Amino acid sequence: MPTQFSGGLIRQFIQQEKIILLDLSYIAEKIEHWWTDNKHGTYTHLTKLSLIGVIQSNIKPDDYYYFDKVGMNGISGVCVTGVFDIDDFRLAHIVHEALSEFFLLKDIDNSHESHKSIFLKTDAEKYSNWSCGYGEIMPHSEGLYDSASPDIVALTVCRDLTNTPTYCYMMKDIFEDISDVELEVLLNSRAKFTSGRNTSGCKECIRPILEVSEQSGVIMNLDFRIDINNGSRMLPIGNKSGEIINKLRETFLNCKPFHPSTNAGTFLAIANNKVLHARPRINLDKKLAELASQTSTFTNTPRLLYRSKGPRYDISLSRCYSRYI
Ligand SMILES: O=C(O)CCC(=O)C(=O)O
Ligand SMILES: [Fe+2]
Repeated sequence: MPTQFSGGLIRQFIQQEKIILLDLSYIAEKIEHWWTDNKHGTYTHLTKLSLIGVIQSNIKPDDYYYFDKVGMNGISGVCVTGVFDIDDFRLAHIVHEALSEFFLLKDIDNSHESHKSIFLKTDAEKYSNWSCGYGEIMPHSEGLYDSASPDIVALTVCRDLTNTPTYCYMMKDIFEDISDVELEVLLNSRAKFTSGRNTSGCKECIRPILEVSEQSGVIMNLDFRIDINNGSRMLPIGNKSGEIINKLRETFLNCKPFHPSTNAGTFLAIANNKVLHARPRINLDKKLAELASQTSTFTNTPRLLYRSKGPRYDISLSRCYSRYI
């Protein structure tokens, strides 16, 4: 079916997409005081609500403005730095959960997958394209094999002694080397997405490669990871789109990704279908990585990130009840 969106128009839209950087170090002290005063040890819902209160009463409105807008109006992501300084995996976890609330992120706890924490797990040295592995992870969006793929992905750095950043690729850079006509081909093409090692069983979903809608603007469905069991996580349907996808693979070699700070207290929230994320090989000697993966605990693992992914929640009544209001 011919589309009413030209390649040129798509390019104009994606040119405006940006990641907002916010230095929140002014609240670190407040959060850390709260933590020392309220050492609950374990995570409870009430602890999270209490921390939300601390953040809310100390955050500058100009910073808060961006928190609930990821994926809207050209804001593809928000990267917040300096929220805490101390190395405490429980504090990092609770800050991650509290900030995710501000970002309207409803984490989906899939029983077929465990995704909350990223660190070197057993056999890490044998794997690439696996969050808890040692090797490189190619650019991707999360969960495209699921019919309800996440709107938002959030990552919090608890500790990173290896200084290995998460890479973020913006649409304007990903599509820079292809023509407007090729963009239109992608708009009219579909691909099959398959789950990987982290998911038990094999799930599949077919979706368009590029989409434009009034609500979300331009979104892409791309996954360049190769899974050790299931192979290519994305199989374009049709030769034309296959060739363009191969071309995009080359683009990543030259394209400079945005990468958030690897310091503790960095929180990154991205629109899952507007930014591809990736990671180079963990910046650690392979033997040390192997050793770390065999002895990992949350206290001693050299790199520990928390992750949430899921839909953006909407508490407004008007979505379902507009005609009664
Ligand atoms: O480790 C990271 O920085 C990101 C990992 C990731 O993208 C993933 O787990 O899918
Ligand atoms: Fe990922």
